[in-house]
Amino acid sequence: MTELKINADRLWSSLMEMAKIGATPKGGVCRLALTDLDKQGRDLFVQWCTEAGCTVKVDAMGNIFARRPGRNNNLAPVGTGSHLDSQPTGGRFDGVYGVLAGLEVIRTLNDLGIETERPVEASVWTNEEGSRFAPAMVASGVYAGVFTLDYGLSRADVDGKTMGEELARIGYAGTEPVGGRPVHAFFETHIEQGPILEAEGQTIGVVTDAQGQRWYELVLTGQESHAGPTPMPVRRDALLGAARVIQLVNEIGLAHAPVAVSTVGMINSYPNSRNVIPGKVFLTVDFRCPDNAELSKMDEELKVGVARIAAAAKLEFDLKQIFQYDCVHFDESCVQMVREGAQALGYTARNIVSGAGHDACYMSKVTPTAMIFVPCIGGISHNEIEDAKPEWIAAGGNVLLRAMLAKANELPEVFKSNETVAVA
Ligand code: HGY
Ligand code: MN
Ligand code: MN
Repeated sequence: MTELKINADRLWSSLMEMAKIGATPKGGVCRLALTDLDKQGRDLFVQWCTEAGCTVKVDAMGNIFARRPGRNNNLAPVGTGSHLDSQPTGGRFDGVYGVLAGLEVIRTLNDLGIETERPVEASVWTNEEGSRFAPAMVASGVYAGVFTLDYGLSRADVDGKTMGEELARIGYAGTEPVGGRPVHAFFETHIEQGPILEAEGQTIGVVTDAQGQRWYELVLTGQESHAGPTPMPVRRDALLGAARVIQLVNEIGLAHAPVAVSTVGMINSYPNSRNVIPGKVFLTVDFRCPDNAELSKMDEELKVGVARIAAAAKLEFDLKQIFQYDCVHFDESCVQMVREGAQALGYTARNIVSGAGHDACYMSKVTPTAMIFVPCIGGISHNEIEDAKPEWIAAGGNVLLRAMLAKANELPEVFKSNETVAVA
């Protein structure tokens, strides 16, 4: 049988082609969700899928589904995909790899003339990063029924532009319903975005779980006043309070080591003038842990700590949790397919828990789902220097091809008795 492998050069050159859209001087990309650059990336993906003979549909959250027909198109498809939106200082592989690996599977099935029982779908999920619009993975969250469509479309960026307005502006406010249709299985291929696989010399990460997350927004309010005449004891300095909260967040992460992590990623100080005592500060908190109970303890420690710090600095505070999902355990049969594919292809592999969130985390709520990780250089991601070796990129694509083919040829039990029934 012709070797069941993707065309590694074609996948790599497609990645490099897509990386030209929003390319940044340090070799990364800035393709924020629903910007004109995101549109350009989406348009290129749609063009490539159309050229590969797919029918392309877009749902009301802008999620794109490129479908390659199977022998029986009444059967639920096997899906794969990830995201094209990036961080402001993003890399060429985060998300894009999973999108284009899915396209490469379709292109390879075409090359090999393979007809699958079920349709195969390559997908793009809107605003996975949660950078321009918070929270992350909001469109796959709507698809999985975690968020309402209204909630998703009303997410606004710092300029007050909503996802609904921006989807319409770039021409990706689709007409398809978001979710609510059967999917037989879903796989997402992604770089690890951490150091483990490379450090251990492993080619494939068999992703068994993903850690849970909690995102918060905090506003500390004190009083602007003159940096000169205002005596220290009477100041209500919001940025001083923020500095102590940043220290608290770090201490909470360390206190639940080695599994937990904590980050303050965004801070805005108002009025941000060098000789005015800051009267208001906005900051974000990102907690993650592969143990739900630990995450709850971290939540409690944050609330108690912020109240203590605000009182001591004579500040008001408004602490809101804006995003939360529990640890995800991926489908064991799909995970086993990833493991067996790596084995059959002779790749080194190890089980791994995803430190990052992915659309697969939400897809796992509606269909058997698994992820395939490959290393990235130095474990660096969400950084313009993000990089990966072509052989790693190829390996993940080959494991994906096998897993998807196996799932796409799984027939419903009833079919095995040669009865033909229309199956959604
Ligand atoms: O935050 C994350 O884990 C992902 O990059 N959205
Ligand atoms: Mn990603
Ligand atoms: Mn990311």
